[in-house]
Amino acid sequence: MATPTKYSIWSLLRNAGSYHQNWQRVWRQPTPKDEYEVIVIGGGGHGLATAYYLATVHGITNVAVLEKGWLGGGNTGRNTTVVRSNYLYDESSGIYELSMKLWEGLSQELNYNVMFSQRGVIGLSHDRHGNDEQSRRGGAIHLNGIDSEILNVAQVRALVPIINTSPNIRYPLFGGMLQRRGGNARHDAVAWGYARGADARGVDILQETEVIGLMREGSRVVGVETSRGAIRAKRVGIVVAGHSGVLANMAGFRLPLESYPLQALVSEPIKPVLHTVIMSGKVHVYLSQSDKGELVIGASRDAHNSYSQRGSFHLIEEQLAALIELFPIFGRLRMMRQWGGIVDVCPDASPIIGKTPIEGLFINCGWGTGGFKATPGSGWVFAHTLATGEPHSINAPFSLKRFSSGYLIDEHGAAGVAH
Ligand code: FAD
Ligand code: PYC
Repeated sequence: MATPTKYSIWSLLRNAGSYHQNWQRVWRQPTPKDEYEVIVIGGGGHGLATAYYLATVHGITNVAVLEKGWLGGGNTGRNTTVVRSNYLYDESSGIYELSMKLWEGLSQELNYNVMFSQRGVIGLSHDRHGNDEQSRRGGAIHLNGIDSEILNVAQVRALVPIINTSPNIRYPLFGGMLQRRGGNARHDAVAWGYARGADARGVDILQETEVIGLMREGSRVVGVETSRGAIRAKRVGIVVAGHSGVLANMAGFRLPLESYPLQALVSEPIKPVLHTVIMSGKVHVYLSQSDKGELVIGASRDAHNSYSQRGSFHLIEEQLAALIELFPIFGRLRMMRQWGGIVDVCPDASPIIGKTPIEGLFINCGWGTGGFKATPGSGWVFAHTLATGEPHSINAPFSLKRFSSGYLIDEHGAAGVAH
């Protein structure tokens, strides 16, 4: 192990004693301008990534990100950080694999450690039917050039020695589907890294600035009303996850999605025992172990619509029962914290990224329980859409129009545990 240097001990003491007073701001706190070329509503990962790629890929820096609370205070800072690109349909492979490729270079791109850890994601199967379904899915994923391996029980056990392989449990283990390039990332670092990169290129990040109305002239959006006054813009992008329906309502149209609470919880920290992400849609639980040693655990969303950032108790009870069945070793582990976020779910469990019925107004929403993994790719294609006024070929299939054309992209199976 490396010995701490004199410099790092001194630096640690100096910073600990300074109460952060002399720390440099990571992004500015600018005063809002009267007008921007582009306004992005929502300072989660997707909104910040959009602003970053507008500046870096399209050279558009006269941009403001408006966030009603603090950066990453929505689902970006509340999710369980599972990253993978093993979706069924070609359209989904396009967007999720673009994201995966961006994840693979993101810390270098942002010069900010987003702690992307490709520790592998295993979706378990518990019967012959589940295994057959995974084999077909794995084949389709392969055809799109994305890694996917079908595992038998012995192969799962080799990767996860603590898993219960007894044939006498309610849903005995049958096998699994592994994406080795999947894993986890540090969620709030993603927001901070994109924010710092965008700010450095001139983007104004305006926290505590709530959008309360949209300004229109005829059929065109010309700006937004905010809690800090009106701000004009040539183009506006809505990226507010669980509040997408609220913003669409302000603009005068309806979205085919519903908002639900989705919760997660973490255990007390323990020594490293779990080196991959495990998901089971059958017994309904998923988990990973964070770098701090806590188990990060989740399961289904609530069945009712709500804007409350909490989840129902019975779901906690059910997911912990499933956890103990799969991992009896965790039977005496204490749970430390629980929280919820509001997820925006479309009928086909795929996002909407593109134009709205209002000219100059674009929307990126409907990521439901699975949008963290898509943060870089979603930002990249939405920046293209805002910069050019037209969708990129990767997000063109995810238009609002698919709900009238019938060209749905049903990814409920890939959304898995949480949907
Ligand atoms: P957010 O981070 O929610 O950002 C939207 C922002 O808009 C918020 O900060 C909000 O304050 C702001 N806003 C809202 N209204 C206004 C307004 N009027 N004016 C200004 N700002 C406004 N996905 C995965 O891929 N893997 C996972 O493991 C995973 N686990 C999850 C676990 C939980 C418990 C939850 C809740 C979600 C999970 N997700 C997961 C889903 C993922 O978190 C989301 O899809 C993703 O973070 C959405 O990012 P975003 O930037 O669009 O939204
Ligand atoms: O989309 O992989 C996912 C996921 C895991 C937990 C919540 N969503």
